[in-house]
Amino acid sequence: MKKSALFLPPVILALIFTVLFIIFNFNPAVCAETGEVKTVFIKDGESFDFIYIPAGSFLMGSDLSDADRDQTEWPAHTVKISRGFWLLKNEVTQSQWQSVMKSNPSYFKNRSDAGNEDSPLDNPGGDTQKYHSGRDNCPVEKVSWYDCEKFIAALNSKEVGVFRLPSEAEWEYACRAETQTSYYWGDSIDEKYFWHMDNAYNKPQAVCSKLPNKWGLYDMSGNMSEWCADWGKSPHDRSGETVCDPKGEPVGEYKVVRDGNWAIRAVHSRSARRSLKKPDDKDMYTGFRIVWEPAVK
Ligand SMILES: [Ca+2]
Repeated sequence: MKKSALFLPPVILALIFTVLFIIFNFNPAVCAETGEVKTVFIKDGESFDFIYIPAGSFLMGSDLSDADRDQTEWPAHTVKISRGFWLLKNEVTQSQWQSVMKSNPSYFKNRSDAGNEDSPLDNPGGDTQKYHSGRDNCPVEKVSWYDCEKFIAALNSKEVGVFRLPSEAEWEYACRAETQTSYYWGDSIDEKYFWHMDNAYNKPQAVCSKLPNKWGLYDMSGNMSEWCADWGKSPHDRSGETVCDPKGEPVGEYKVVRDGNWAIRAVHSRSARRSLKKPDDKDMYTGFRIVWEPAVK
């Protein structure tokens, strides 16, 4: 065989790439396995572990079979997530925030009773050892939606890819991880998976100290409620139609916040649970996590 025959002409390569892109949304920057972890290092700062979430479809919201459903969660409807994405494994920690913003707005900082040093370990092992070691690994709080955008802008200036908040649909899709139960572990409360009012010692707890979901994400239920990118409207902003990559309302007064937190009842940490807050609100109950879009090389 001639050496030249081993190489495909550029036009054929371009055709193959185009077909892959159309059929599989193939993107060399995000070609990864479900649940794969990549660590992003920030110069002179903390590292961030991101989990690969695959493209797919799911039933968003709760249906009439869920006795604890809220009217803002239904009708349940099919949502397609057309592209895989990388989602931060944990709620952004005080340490991660401090390393980027050179400040720490959290109420629960430098407090001898902050963190879960006195709390039982449900996840002894690697991640717990990494995140359980100090109170800086409690999630950052008292950050408004606008504060989160400033943090993201600062990260984006580091030239290690593009960061953003997840859409609400991306958040619930990643939270459920192919489950349709009330929680990502089943339909009943299981203390091994989440921090809520009755087990959190009246304070936020160090991230990753409970068990993760199927895709390796921690605290998608409980600990801190989490800001999403979307504008929402109260009390009801959903149709039952199938949608692709929904982004919420074009404008609004409120931003969507997902999952429960350390200060409210466990039932508020169901996978379908949603609420709204004004984007300049900041409190001890709401944090966030981020999406990373690797630079295309
Ligand atoms: Ca959470």
